[in-house]
Amino acid sequence: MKKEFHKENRETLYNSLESGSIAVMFSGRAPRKTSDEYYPFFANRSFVYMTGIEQENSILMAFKDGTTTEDTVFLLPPDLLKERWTGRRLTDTEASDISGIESVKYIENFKVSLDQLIGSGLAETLYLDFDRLTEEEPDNDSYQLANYIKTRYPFIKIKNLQIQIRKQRTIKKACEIEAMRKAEQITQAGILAMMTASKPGMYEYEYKAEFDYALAKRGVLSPGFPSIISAGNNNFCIHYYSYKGQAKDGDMILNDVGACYDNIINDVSRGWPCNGKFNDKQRLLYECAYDTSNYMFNILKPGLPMKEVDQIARKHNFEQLKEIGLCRKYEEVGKYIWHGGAHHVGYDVHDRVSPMEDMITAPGMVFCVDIGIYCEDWGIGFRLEDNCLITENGCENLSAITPRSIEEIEAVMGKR
Ligand SMILES: [Mn+2]
Repeated sequence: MKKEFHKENRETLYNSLESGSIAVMFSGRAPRKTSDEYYPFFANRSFVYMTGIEQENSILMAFKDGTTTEDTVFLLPPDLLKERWTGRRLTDTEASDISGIESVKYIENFKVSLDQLIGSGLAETLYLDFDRLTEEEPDNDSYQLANYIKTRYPFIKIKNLQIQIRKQRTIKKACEIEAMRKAEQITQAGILAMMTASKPGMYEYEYKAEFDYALAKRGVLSPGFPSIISAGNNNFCIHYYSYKGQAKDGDMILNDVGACYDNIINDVSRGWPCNGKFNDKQRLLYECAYDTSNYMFNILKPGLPMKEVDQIARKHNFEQLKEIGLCRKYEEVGKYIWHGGAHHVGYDVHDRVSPMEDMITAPGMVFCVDIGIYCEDWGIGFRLEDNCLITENGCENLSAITPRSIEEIEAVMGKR
């Protein structure tokens, strides 16, 4: 993304703050894995959304006085010895070029700058990005700073930036949608590689290797999230990460994968028979999911309550399953439909967006339409998951470039 994107994101954020507010966001730190080994660093997504900076231990601090806001980014200082081991650190100029933030300081000055700002008497509120998922999670930098402020400056009000950040991330800008389209092309290449390599006897890890190789050849060294790739009965584990199973003749392959391009992630699922030809029962079930998915892409448009989207899909899918004689009553549908799937995608695969309860679909939203059918009695489970962009008048299926229909899948696999 260009620095203008991040600048615009920050301006919107600062506009939401009242005068006398300080906002602080952190890129985070890599957790330790074992011994002296750390997990690869992965910068906080909202921090990247606001700054474009993906370096460990970076801090954004903004202070709003009246209608003007001044911001500074704090970075790790140059350290030739450490950089020899772990790579070059960003220079001031590089950080400014990426983020559009002119004021760059070193991390050791952060607390001093914050103390000075509060000492000036102009600051009343500190905004932090509190995004803890569970109570058990240890305090990250935001919670630690909140504790420091509460002890040292009890008169400073502490507020949460989450709601505003989520609101902003809900609506994608043109450059995000462009990046999403690129990610879709790379994902398509990965899925096509798996489809064309597919044959009975192939191991799940071989499918995964095909996918990873196709992505790596296109500069995507790790997917947007851990790939789900399974065969046969392993398809009945929704989040399956073992990759050790083997496809038997007549098995369906399930994938739930997504590339990441310029920090934008997509999320696409396809199911296909490993031997390239749908049998009668696979065809019957696949047509139900395919029809439901197409129905959703026909009706999705701005102005719909988001909480109803999953329900509409579930009901339509039920009607299909009823038609083929699998279900009689709607109450029975849970036997075959195990999940909804209208989650938003973007900087995260389960994107941090406004609460679904009161969300109304609007242009610029991108969310998954995920139709899964799991029939254990027949040994067939798969999902058809696409990425829906809400447009001014309707919607667009961004992942339609990856074969979806039985005809398209069989045609691709017929060329093996
Ligand atoms: Mn998915």
